[in-house]
Amino acid sequence: AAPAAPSVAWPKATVDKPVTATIPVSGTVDGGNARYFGSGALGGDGQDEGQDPLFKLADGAVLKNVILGAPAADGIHCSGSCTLINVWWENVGEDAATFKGGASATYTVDGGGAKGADDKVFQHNGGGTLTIKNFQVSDFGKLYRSCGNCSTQHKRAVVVQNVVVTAPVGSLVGINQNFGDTATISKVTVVGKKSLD
Ligand code: ADA
Ligand code: CA
Ligand code: CA
Ligand code: CA
Repeated sequence: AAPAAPSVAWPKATVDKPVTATIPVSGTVDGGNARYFGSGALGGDGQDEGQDPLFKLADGAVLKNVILGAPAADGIHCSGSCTLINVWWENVGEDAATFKGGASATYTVDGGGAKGADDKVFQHNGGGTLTIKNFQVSDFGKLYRSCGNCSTQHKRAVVVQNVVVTAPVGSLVGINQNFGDTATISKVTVVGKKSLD
């Protein structure tokens, strides 16, 4: 038999918290595995563009131990560099997180997981480098997309490292080679399917 995939159990939510207005995050915030879900103006769970996020991280912010339940609207936005540690999306909204910093921004997604993304999980609209590591994803269209039509275009980089992808699966990354994007991929385990699209 194939060795078990190195995935971590999803956390059990400690408390449910409706979010009716985007929560600003700066510095380091530990959510203690609370489950946040959109309500009121943030109650969208469809693919409408232009929805607001549940969390908006300032440059340098760190958000950890958070569960995003449904509906999740536009997930998390990072205005600059940011770190997401053990963040879990139970049912991705329009997308899970959007990275909007400048050319030298660095963003890290370390641990956590995502399920139920109609299309994209991580959306890279600004510049810089996104590292996605020690992550698990299932039932999704694309783990990462470098924006193809943003009003300001950038050369972007993505690093995917130690990720477990479980069927039903879509594709791993979409980049714009015409803008000089790069993708560096290592240690991807695919469960329940012979290959990725
Ligand atoms: C789509 C859309 C982009 C951008 C992106 C997002 O890919 O074409 O312009 O809006 O979604 O940030 O969700
Ligand atoms: Ca979108
Ligand atoms: Ca989407
Ligand atoms: Ca979006």
